[in-house]
Amino acid sequence: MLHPVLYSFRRCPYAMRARWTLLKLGLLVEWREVALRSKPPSLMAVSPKATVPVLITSHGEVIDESLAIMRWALEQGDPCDWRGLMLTPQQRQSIDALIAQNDGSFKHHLDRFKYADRYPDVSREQHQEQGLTILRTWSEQIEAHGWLVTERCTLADVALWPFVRQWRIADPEGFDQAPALAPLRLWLQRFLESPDFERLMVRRDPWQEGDQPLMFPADASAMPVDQPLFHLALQADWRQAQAEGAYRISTRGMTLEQVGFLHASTAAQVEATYQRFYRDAADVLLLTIDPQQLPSPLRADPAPTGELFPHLYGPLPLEAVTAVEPYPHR
Ligand SMILES: N[C@@H](CCC(=O)N[C@@H](CS)C(=O)NCC(=O)O)C(=O)O
Repeated sequence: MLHPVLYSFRRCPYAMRARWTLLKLGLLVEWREVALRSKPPSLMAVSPKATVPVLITSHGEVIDESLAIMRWALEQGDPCDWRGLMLTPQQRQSIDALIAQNDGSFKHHLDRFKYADRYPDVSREQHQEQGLTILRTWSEQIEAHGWLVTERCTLADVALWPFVRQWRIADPEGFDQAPALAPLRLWLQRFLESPDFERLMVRRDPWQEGDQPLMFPADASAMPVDQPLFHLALQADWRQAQAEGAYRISTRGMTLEQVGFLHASTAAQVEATYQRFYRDAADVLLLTIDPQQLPSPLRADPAPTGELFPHLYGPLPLEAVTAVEPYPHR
């Protein structure tokens, strides 16, 4: 299969938010790290403005704005409703307004505060104060809701956090000590302390024409679609899926919305998964899944032990389940 290509730069906040989205939505792309001082001609050929990130889809469509890449990724699957389709119209407007404020005025003040030497004619202090005013309003919103817009993460949180991280890098003491920013600090920490942050920020040398393709995420891989996958389910959850039209349990006691993907096993992994998580449960079913009938992204990611497991980044449609039988087999 042809994978999309991503031109990226490790520390660029726009590229970070695009990569975070690809990472969290189960996508796998061919990763081309760019040195901004010597951009590859192939990048400039597809996108003359030559900013990163740029994504070239498997169909050859060029997407050269980070937000558009994020929205493209969300069209492949949106397991945790980042777009807010289940939220109110006002909350969706609030997502858009926050992103516009970040990309507009906040970024303006951030640049003039962080890179003051590049803007000798402006007052660093004034931009610091104006940036802090915005950060305080975001902090209040997080205090009120838990996340920026509601009690869970949305596209606004994903789009903003790399820029807030940059502000902190410019002034760690001011950021860490301001009492009004306490909720914002905890919010930022959720991203920075997530095990996925390390996967997001993996280093690689700049890509050159002719290099062996390397994927992002670097520790993930594609799953073959010609071999069945398996999922252990509790009978009650499977019954509920039939009533609802799709199965949305990630693993025992956890939903798709909580985890972001559904755990699955290859044939060789089923028994160990059963022993680890389902041994004491009554009425366990083994679902056989045809990977060719999965509409959402499927990717193999490493468990903490390093072993790769298949993960489905969306609900499991009933049609993709080709057999249901008790497990262990009687
Ligand atoms: N609006 C663009 C902005 C991207 C952007 O400005 N990226 C910077 C790096 S953080 C860049 O590529 N700058 C080009 C350069 O430095 O030559 C997006 O959202 O993708």
